[in-house]
Amino acid sequence: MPRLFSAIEIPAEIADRLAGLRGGIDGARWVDPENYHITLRFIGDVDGTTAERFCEALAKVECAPFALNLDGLGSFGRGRPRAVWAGVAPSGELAALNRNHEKAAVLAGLGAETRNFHPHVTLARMKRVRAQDVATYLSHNGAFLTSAFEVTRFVIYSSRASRGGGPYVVERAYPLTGRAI
Ligand code: 3AM
Repeated sequence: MPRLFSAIEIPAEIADRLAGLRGGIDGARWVDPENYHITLRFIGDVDGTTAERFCEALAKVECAPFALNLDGLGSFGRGRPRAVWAGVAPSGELAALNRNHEKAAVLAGLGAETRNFHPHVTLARMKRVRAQDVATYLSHNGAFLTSAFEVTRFVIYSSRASRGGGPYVVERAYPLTGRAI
């Protein structure tokens, strides 16, 4: 079974702006713009029954379209940076959607996520880069802000287990047609 996660896609015009942030950290692997996304719930390598249960539970999630915008850049892994990302401006709808995906994952039989939800678009992954290079990059580019974009669906992506960072394939798409959450 492929590695699965649920996510929100990034519209092309926003991806173009993010692509302008590529480069500038020695040794970083920059995510291809067509693979930008906001992860809602990481599922991992699961069996077919679990995957199907997750899909069925997601089909019951009710949510109306809502607006998001990206605001600021940051990194994960303080002394040893492992990712640079664009942050998502706080959104009650996004937080509620994440909670619903979490419920769907637990209904499907997966263990509860213990980490806080920190919505982001990963721009680059890295293993052995200098923390100072990342700090310099963030100080030059950190004031990043996009206009709002409409979220009209969420998807389940599959990825090759090997490296992370794509390519990702949309396995299922769920248009947002329900009531506001
Ligand atoms: O691209 P982002 O940062 O949104 O970091 C992985 C990536 O997130 C994350 O799932 C997304 C698709 O690969 N991921 C990978 N392994 C994970 C794990 N064990 C994980 N998230 C939580 N737990």
